[in-house]
Amino acid sequence: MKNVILDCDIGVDDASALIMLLKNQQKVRLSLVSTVAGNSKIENVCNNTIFILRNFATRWVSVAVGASKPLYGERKLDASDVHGEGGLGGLKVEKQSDAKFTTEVAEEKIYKILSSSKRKITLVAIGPLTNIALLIKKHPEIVKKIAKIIIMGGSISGIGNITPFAEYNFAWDIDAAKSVVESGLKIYLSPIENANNMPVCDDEILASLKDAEHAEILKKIFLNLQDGSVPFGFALHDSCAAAFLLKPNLFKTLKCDIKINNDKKDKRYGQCFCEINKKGKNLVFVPKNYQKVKNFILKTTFGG
Ligand SMILES: [Ca+2]
Repeated sequence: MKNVILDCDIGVDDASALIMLLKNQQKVRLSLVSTVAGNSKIENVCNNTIFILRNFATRWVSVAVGASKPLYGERKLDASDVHGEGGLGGLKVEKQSDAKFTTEVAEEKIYKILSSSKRKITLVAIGPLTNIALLIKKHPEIVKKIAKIIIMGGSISGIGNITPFAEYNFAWDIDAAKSVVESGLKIYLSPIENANNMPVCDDEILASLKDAEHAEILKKIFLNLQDGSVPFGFALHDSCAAAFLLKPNLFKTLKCDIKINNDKKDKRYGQCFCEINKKGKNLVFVPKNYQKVKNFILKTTFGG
């Protein structure tokens, strides 16, 4: 049983990742879902998280409210053109008025869980890294209780989806990304290329939905999406991080050094890329076979 904390900014592909973990609660002990603004504002992210848990969790998971803006400055980036006004595609999620959250802010709740756990815990971070950066800044000694951190962000080649160079999650809070990458944590990176190379289209989702208990909800979230960074279909970036957690054998891992450009004057500001290097301190993972990973994501997210 893997002990896991999921940090997310739900978000369509975050919803897929969370559903994938919730459908594997016999394999993954999800201790907490912490929220961070990113794909949508923090109020929507929290609302969406509670909604997904209410519909898909067989065992309740605590939810902590995290950062509403980057470490420095205000929230500038918004992804409602890709993820919909509320963050879950075409689904209008009613306000979860009786939603319960933990009393601590995300980084303190994560700290509490890590420090009281006898076993090391894996973090899966699929939004901007603001909460994780705050955790490390306030409690640097806690790094030793983290088995590894699986991150969706950056790229192998230096391409972006919010600028030609910058990937959305890292660009949203580049200072947080830099501090996490340089923290000494064991990082497993899922780069933008993973999902870009296997976009899912509506026909594939519909074919996978046949027996799904929550087909109507899933159709509203996942159909008719277009993110502009792939020629057709939709890139489920965060689902790749969940797939790696659940089935690491589907991927190969390469040692690398992660390079981050936080020079505001540079046109490549926000760029994060992997320098593949046998002596590299971090790891980037890519599918051994893209179709197999895509099939696993489709089956786990949409299958009955
Ligand atoms: Ca996300």
